Amino acid sequence: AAHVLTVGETMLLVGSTRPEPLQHSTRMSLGIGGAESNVAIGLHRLGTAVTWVGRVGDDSAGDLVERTLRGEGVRAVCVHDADAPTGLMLKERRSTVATHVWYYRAGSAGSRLAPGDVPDAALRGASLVHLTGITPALSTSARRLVLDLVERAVQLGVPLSFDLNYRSALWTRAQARALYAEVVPRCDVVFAGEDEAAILVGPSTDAVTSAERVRALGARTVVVKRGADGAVCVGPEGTSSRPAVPVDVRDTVGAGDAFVAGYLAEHLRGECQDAALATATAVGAYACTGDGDWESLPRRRDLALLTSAEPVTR
Ligand code: KDG
Repeated sequence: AAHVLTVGETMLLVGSTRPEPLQHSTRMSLGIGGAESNVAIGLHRLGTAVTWVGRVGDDSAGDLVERTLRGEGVRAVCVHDADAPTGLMLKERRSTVATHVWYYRAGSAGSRLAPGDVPDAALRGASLVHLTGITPALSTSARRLVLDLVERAVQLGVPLSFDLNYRSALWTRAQARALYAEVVPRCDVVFAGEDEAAILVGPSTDAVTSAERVRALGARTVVVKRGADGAVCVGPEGTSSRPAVPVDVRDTVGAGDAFVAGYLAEHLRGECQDAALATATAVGAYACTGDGDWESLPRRRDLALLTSAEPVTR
């Protein structure tokens, strides 16, 4: 059976419980969030075994990260770093139409990820390694870890999946572009938003063209995520596109990660790219229906409910 290995920073997530500016909130919810662990939870809910490797502080927030991931069935390999705290992310629902994410992660334990954190043994058992463009933006050692893992995965013949996931708070577009250019050509599957693809290949007139241009760099399959406009995929099977599944949106943060989990779960079962896109858009839609980054992600039995006409099933 497939086993995915992923590495990244997972933070304590403090989120609004109501749409109102933070300075007027009296209650916030406590949880965890991180792009790679969101994908890990999504994969596990869809039946794919997954290991997440990360660093957290030797603090209660770190215990929450570890306990939550384990509770979600993710194999969490967690270094507790006594010299740095678990990172923090505040998700402020400023109004019913606008959410702002504040990061408190500079110098965090997660940013101290380093090449030795993922041993060859962990890599050897994996059917696929999933990385994002967030990790190499965290620090020099985290960047080295990503490049080193890419190198070793290629050597061991383990396919790579990479989500560009640009974070402007962490680095410049020029820095991101240089890293993407090193990683993307080695990948089996690349995920990008339209603006992220533009960082790498410049602006394109449409999503299929931008996927083709990213693919021309050497990736086997490129999936461009277009939010409410759906997604396109260009790979060995040709070009596929799929509209988004319409839902009442609560919060879109985490939807991209959910989409990736949906795509990879099908890809690893040997499904065709159309089927992978169908599940990806459904799982992405589910992520938009709840406040947390990952809590609303579906199990397989939930997938059909999204488009079911019955609001209550018994
Ligand atoms: O993709 C959702 C992420 O934005 C969130 O979970 C936190 O990893 C995160 C980041 O760096 O934004």
